[in-house]
Amino acid sequence: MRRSARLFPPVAALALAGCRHGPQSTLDPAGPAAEAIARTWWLMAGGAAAIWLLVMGCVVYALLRGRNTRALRNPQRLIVAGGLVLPTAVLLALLAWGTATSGRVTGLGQRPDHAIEVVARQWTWEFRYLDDAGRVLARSADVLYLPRGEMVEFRVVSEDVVHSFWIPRLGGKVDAVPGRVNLLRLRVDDDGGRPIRGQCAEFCGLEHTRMAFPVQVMAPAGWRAWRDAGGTEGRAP
Ligand SMILES: [Cu+2]
Repeated sequence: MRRSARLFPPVAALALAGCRHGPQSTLDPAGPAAEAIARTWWLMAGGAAAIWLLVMGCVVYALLRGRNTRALRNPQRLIVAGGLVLPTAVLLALLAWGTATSGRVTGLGQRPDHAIEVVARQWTWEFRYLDDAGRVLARSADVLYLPRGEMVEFRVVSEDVVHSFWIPRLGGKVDAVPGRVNLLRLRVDDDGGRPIRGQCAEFCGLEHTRMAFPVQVMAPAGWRAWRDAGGTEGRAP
């Protein structure tokens, strides 16, 4: 075996391990929306690998079969099965799975326990913690405080250009578009004691890279007390 081939398995394992854990890893989900995304990712990666193996198996079979054997008796059967039936079945199954998953990813249809307004501007995030009437109880800048186990509705807006609000360990991203309020519902269930970090996922100017923020997960009672007291770090930007 060549040296590079011998090195491949440990390097691949290391690379995958790096994906698995990290403050911005979609493969280390900490809530139901991110879990649905990760499950879909693994399903698609597994499916793609299975189809690749199937095709490679056909290639190897064709090469070993050589020229001397007779041609396929019904070549159109292979084309109909492999070129029409299989892709149609796989794409229909993926469509059904994706449709069923999208409700979990956006959280729409689920009752939120709290609401946080997310204001994006070059190059900072402001989080406004609202009461049921929509009044601001607390603010934080570039740090997001979340109660564990409770569904939070994020109302995402922008004050200048298009940004994108993304916390990979909690769920999908949603754009912050000037003049619009986009909704996303996320919950932190189990962060595994590892840090969670959010990031602007839309290039929004020269200091776009600065638009990252840690997520502090708190016990619900402590979080509520913190919010109702106006937030200890509630500096307005
Ligand atoms: Cu941005």
